[in-house]
Order: sequence, then structure tokens, then C-alpha cells
Amino acid sequence: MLIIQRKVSMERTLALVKPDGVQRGLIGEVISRLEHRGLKLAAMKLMRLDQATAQQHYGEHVERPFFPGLVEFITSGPLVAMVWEADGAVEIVRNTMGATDPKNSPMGSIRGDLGVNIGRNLVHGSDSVESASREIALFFQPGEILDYTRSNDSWIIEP
Ligand code: DAT
Ligand code: MG
Repeated sequence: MLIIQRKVSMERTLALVKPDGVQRGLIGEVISRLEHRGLKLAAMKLMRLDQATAQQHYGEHVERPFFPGLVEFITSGPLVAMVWEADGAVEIVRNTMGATDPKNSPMGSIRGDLGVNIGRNLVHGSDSVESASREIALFFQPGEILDYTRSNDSWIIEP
């Protein structure tokens, strides 16, 4: 009997190039780092976030003093929203981005190499699988997230 084994669905995470990254011409740099790492791009769009979505996205920080400035900043211009896929995508994307404050972020990380200020830290990555599914649903319709085969997968992931 032939048993067709479906591949276990890969972990997905939301990544953003925030408005500072777009204005500084760092969209390609961020995408390159995530692509070169071996993550697989499942969705991407350039968009401007409205107030309500921004407040929902950063809902966990609503009581923090930096919240109004954060919402103003994230809605201040276009950003690039992406869904990246890998076994452990949440952790891999967070590690590739570095610490929240670029001052404490190691060299080699996106924030450590490219930023100096916590309020202009260029990128966002979901902090857990639960946050990822909530955030992905805020930014993307299910039909905008693509499932496809990448021909070099066996050179990145041991089958
Ligand atoms: P992260 O983006 O690493 O998940 P977070 O969820 O704690 O960090 O905070 C969300 C964003 O809010 C962060 O990317 C930058 C901003 N932020 C966090 N702490 C801040 C602070 N103390 N002052 C100014 N902005 C801050
Ligand atoms: Mg966070």
C-alpha cells in the first residue's frame, strides 16, 4: 500500500520592515538576510498601516508610555509586511533581527548592524507562534499566503 505522507506544516512568522527601514532603503537588505538564512517567503506586501490595525498589532503595549509614539511611527509611512516559513521560524527571525534595542543588539544582527535607537529599530518579528498567527491574520488574508515548493529545499533542510 502506498502511503502518501503530507509534510508537517512549517512554522510561520510575521516580519515587518518598519517605515524607517523603507525610508532608509533597507527593504532589500532585510529581505536578503532572511532569504540567505534559508527562510522561505510565503507572503509579502508594501502597505500603510491604519491606526486601528496598528493599535491592535501593538495591543500588548497599550499601557506603556511609548505606545502613542510607537503607533504614530508605525503608521507614519509605508512598511513591508512578510510571512516567512521554517521549522522554528519565530525564533530564527527574532535571532536574525537581534535585540529590541539596537544598542544591545549583537553585530551580525539586523538591528545591531543597521540601527542605533530603540524607537527606530527597523524591523518587527513575532515573539511566539501564538503571536505569529494573530499578527499574520491582521496583515494577510489566507489566500495571500502561498504554499509552494522550493527547488533547493533539500540543500537547506535535511529531508
Ligand atoms: P520587539 O519589537 O523586539 O518585539 P517589544 O514588543 O518589546 O519589542 O516592543 C515593540 C516595539 O516598541 C519595539 O520594537 C520598539 C518599541 N519600544 C519597545 N520598548 C521601547 C522603549 N522603552 N522606548 C521606546 N520604544 C520602545
Ligand atoms: Mg514584540
